[in-house]
Amino acid sequence: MATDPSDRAGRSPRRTATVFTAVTCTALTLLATSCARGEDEAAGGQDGGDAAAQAQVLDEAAGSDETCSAEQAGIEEFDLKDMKVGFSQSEAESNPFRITETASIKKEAEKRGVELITANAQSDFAQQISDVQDLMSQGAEVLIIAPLNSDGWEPVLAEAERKQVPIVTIDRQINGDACNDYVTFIGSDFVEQGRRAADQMIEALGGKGKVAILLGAAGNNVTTERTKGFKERVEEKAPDIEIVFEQTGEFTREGGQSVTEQLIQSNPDIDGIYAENDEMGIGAVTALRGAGKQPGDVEIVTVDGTEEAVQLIIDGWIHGVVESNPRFGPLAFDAHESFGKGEEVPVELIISDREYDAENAEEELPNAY
Ligand code: GYE
Repeated sequence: MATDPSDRAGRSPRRTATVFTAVTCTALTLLATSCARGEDEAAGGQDGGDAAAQAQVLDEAAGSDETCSAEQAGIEEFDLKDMKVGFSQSEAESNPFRITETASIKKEAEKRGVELITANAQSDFAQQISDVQDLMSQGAEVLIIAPLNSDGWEPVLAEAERKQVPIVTIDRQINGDACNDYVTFIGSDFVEQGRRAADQMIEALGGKGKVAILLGAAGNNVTTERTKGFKERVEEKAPDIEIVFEQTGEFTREGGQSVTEQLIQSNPDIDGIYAENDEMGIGAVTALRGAGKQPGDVEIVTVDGTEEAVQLIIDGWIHGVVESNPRFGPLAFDAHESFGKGEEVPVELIISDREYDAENAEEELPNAY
């Protein structure tokens, strides 16, 4: 249906977006059985994890109406199978989010028989810029980028434009001109994640108390948006919750631990901690344990959905986790494939995320990563 040329003429952007979703879901359904075991292993999932259940699902109500085609972008159509794909990872693979994301990209390339070259910038932005330039000089004709920062991509964008290399960004945004600078962004609705985390915190505290925020790293849209959604929801729904402390833990476990150690000194009466990712939340638990606190003394809410964090819900240390699904392989390759065929791809593809709490943590643990 999607490849029927008669279907293409004059269709509205919204219909195009729906068609892309349908193609993706069909592809995922077809692949579900064959990829179940491999994906679990590659992604470090638990036994009993179900690849089809874990797969990213597009939120059809979200995303952009605006689309991008090869023609619009001024890039010649291509067959993805014949292309060398470059993948640039932003952060060190100590965070399960990053491990699972890279594994998902590699798995998908392998499944499709596409040549893939990769680089990891270890949280160094200058390194990531040179990584992507290196990928292009090693012959990458198509790029998937997990950007560390949202700004500062001009040198890469200019080179990619000159070499006609299409870019799909995953999990964080690049600030640029959609379709001219990149084909599409695939990721979560981070403002909504912040709101959902706030709902969990409000529930945990019965709408009243002092809360600290362990902010993610600066310079990217994820931190800004997770903070915005959380604060707005608290302000709107729980005027008796006061945000008394905010500091970055750089999205790392060590960062979360050391910031929480300072927090306990400066605010010994803290009631809740919103950690903008699981790694920082796990670091916070270590700090609280070190200070002699018991599970539930301080209510913790986090974002990601790693196995360790979901286990900490079962253990009573974490109240709830909003998922941020890092299994980008299928959607990222689908986006490049459709774009290469000359189809219109929405410039923003938003996925839906699950949520973990004491009610479902045990049952859902196999879907954590
Ligand atoms: O939540 C976190 C990582 O950009 C969505 O970055 C990603 C976030 C993820 O450090 O664990």
